[in-house]
Amino acid sequence: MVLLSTFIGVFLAIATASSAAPTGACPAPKPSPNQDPGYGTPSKNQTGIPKPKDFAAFEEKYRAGIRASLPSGNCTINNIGRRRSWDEIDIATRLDYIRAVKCLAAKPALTDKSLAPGAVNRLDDFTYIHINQTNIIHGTGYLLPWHRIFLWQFEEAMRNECGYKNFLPYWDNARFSEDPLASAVWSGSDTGFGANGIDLHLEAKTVIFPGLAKPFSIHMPGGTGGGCITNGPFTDFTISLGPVAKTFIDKNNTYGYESNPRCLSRNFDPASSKGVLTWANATAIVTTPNIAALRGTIEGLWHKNSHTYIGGEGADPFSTTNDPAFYLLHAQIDRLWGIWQGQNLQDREYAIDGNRTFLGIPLDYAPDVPPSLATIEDEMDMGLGFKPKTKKGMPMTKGGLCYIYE
Ligand SMILES: [Cu+2]
Repeated sequence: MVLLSTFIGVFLAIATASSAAPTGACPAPKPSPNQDPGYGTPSKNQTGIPKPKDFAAFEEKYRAGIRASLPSGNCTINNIGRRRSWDEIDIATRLDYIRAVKCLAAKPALTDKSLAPGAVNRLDDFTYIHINQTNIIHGTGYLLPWHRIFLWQFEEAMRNECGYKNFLPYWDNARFSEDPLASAVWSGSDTGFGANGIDLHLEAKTVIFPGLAKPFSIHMPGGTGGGCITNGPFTDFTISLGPVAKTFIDKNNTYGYESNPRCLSRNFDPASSKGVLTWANATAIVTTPNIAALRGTIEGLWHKNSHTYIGGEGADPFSTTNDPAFYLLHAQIDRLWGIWQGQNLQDREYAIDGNRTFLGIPLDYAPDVPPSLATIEDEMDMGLGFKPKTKKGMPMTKGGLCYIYE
């Protein structure tokens, strides 16, 4: 059995902080916040550890590249989606976001019942395909583009099906690495996602990934919670699919597709954040020299620890999407990837590295999926019949995608 105490990242995490006055933009005229048409203007609501100047410069270079790419198809400077930090968006936007998440939770699932009898609502459609694809979209070349399209689909569902007027926010965890609870994301008020679960005094454990030809396990810390969350707007939330990664392979419900109604649990693990999800490491990510090395910094380090910090439902690599905070966590990953791409768009926009299956281990349920190297021409399965090529999920302003991180 392969036991890795460090989980090779499972999700995308773009970690960037809010925008500070950008300097050092690459080509183009020197941008000042006042001349900038709205991108990167400093928010009045900045809290936490200030963004270092070097990170701000990398971020501005990324933004300059996005601006230079416009107009692109239907994506223009006027309609581009502006994704901002949860800690900086206003209260009305936070409330509207939470309302729209609950709206998706109240709409019936579209996933075929024969595939996932336990899928109840539209959020479960996202969780179903995330579970179904976990061994293909983590520890592979598809991690970043798959989750980029996934987040975009979620954002579109929030806007088109539930009337959310804004764009996907991100969890700017570098600002709060030493004191994550200072972030408004974890506020127990009506305008956050709730805080920790009840402390069950859990022991650390090892959980198993089903579906791989070679057994694979990851370490889960004991954490400081583990039970149901007790405050915030999701205390009454009922989730149904999962869990999947357990201490044993559950033969009766291996992938958690059956109905399993329960509360939303969290298990904060401060050691996964303090000294780890720092500005220094965020800067190391955006300055990683190549895509092969980026897999280690963005997935192995940032992504893995962001999930492990949240713990509970959010730390199950398969059904992690059950925690509504998942989407903010992954927007941060997506943001860090975007800033990395933006340092050398020509070479990095379509850069890919990795196998087609988790760490190149064959899948026991789909032996026809080759573990060989992924390419940008490969199809990805986004659920509900949508199977775009990988390259569709690589630029932010082409092929239907149209957004920028502010
Ligand atoms: Cu994922």
